[in-house]
Amino acid sequence: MTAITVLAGGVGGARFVRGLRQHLEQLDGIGAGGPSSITVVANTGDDLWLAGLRVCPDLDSLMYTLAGANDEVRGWGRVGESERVSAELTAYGVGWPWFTLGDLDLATHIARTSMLRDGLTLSEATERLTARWDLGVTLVPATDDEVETHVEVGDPVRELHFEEWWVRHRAALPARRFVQRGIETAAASPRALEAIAAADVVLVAPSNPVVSIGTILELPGMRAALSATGAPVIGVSPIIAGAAVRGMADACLAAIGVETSAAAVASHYGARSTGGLIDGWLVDDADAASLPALEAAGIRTAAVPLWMTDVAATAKIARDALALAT
Ligand code: FO1
Repeated sequence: MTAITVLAGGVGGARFVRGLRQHLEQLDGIGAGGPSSITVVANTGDDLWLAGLRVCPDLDSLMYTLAGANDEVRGWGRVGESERVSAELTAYGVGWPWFTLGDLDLATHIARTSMLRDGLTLSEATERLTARWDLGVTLVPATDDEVETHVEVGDPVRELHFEEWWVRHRAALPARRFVQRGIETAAASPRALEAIAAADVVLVAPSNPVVSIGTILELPGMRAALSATGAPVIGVSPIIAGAAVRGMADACLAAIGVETSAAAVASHYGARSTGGLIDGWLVDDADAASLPALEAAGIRTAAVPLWMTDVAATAKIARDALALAT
């Protein structure tokens, strides 16, 4: 039994986990090493209250993608979606007209909000929601507390919810600082900590290193758990040849003064042997020149094709990441 725990954000993280799942299904199919389990520790920093509902974008991207119910073209939300309720909400001036809550998607938020109002934790609500689909992985929120990522922009400084910065402004407003509202009284979720402690391997998905992985790492208890686990921690670069694979990781990295490169992100995460996060780092062939310096810093590395062009290609990436763990 190989227990794999993945730290992941939304869209990029979901695609990576889908490939990992396929790789393990192929392995289990040939009986190599017996059944494996995947637990995903998902970022909850994008979460928000909207129209009275608790919306959890990264948990929902993971759930819909692993269920095969995601809109593969848009990259978020449900396939076959409609927006009748959203149009009515806009007519009433409720919610954000530029942040579309589709009819099917709204059912997720209504169900989740109902569970939370019944006293369930976000972990328990996520377990109930995902039970409807046969995901083949366990999804857990990085925290059960409300810790939302806000972005400081402009002069004089004002603060936007991450989703307003990301969706309404397309990250075009230079971010002065990212703030995790509520983190002072928050804790990593018990299930996330358990999954990290019990893991044979921890993978860091090629998600946004600042607002998806960084927001997970900052949760009280998370770094200690990642440092203490017996599992090797292997990261997959979200940057290929100096460009963000998805979204606006470069805008986020610039905000924290980190160069947009595979090596700079690895250094930012830090070698576990010197108090950082990762034991291993997988980069694209285009970034192979940076590997000797990372090896010298105590990080095991490999260069492989890293574009998640389809599930089969992503399964190979997952295989190569796991190979670094041995
Ligand atoms: N992204 C958009 O670009 N436009 C939207 O209108 C939008 C709505 C939306 C509603 C629910 C949800 O869970 C996600 C939504 N997203 C939308 C995507 C969202 O910005 C991303 O999933 C992540 O939060 C950023 O990686």
